Amino acid sequence: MMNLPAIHLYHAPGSRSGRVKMLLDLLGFPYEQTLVNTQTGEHKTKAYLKVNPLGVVPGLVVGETPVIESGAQMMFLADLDPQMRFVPIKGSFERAIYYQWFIMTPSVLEPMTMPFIWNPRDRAAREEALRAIALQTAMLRGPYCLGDQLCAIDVMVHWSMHFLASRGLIETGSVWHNYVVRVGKQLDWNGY
Ligand SMILES: N[C@@H](CCC(=O)N[C@@H](CS)C(=O)NCC(=O)O)C(=O)O
Repeated sequence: MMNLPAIHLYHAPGSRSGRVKMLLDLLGFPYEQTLVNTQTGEHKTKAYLKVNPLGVVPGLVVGETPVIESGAQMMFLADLDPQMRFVPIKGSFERAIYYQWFIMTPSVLEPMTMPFIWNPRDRAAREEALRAIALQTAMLRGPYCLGDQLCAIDVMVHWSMHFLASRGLIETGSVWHNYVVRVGKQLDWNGY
């Protein structure tokens, strides 16, 4: 194993930090973990705000450097893999699409679904969440986000779609239902 920096994940089970943890486990990297209890507000303490000034999980400290935003954390971690198992080749068109998914998912698509998560009975919120799903359908190259190979972005997108499916937003037999089932055979979210 190459010389990896010290990696410290701040994790709240059931939250978006699970996808960073899942990727770390897929990569097989050693890391330290601190559980953050968001129910008691541990993510808003002065000490934790040094790890993530936004007061959200995941937090990740690499060496001495705190890195925020799960997308940035995951892209960085996937790049540390000497075999580059979960990243398209640098400079390839797939790499461009990979960046596209990593920026779009947490900054555009997830915010479009959050009002539905908070208020599932709100029709407008539901419509907006369905619009986010339709946008993702247009981006999907299937069977995985980038085509034939599972890569780091699938860990993020699967987390998100798996969550929406659990809220009844993904129709059985739809493209995303099939994706959730297919990728779910490789990523078991139990315990994350
Ligand atoms: N875009 C951020 C979102 C992080 C985020 O909103 N995390 C949620 C948990 S899934 C959180 O910590 N919420 C607590 C709060 O907002 O007080 C990322 O992907 O890292």
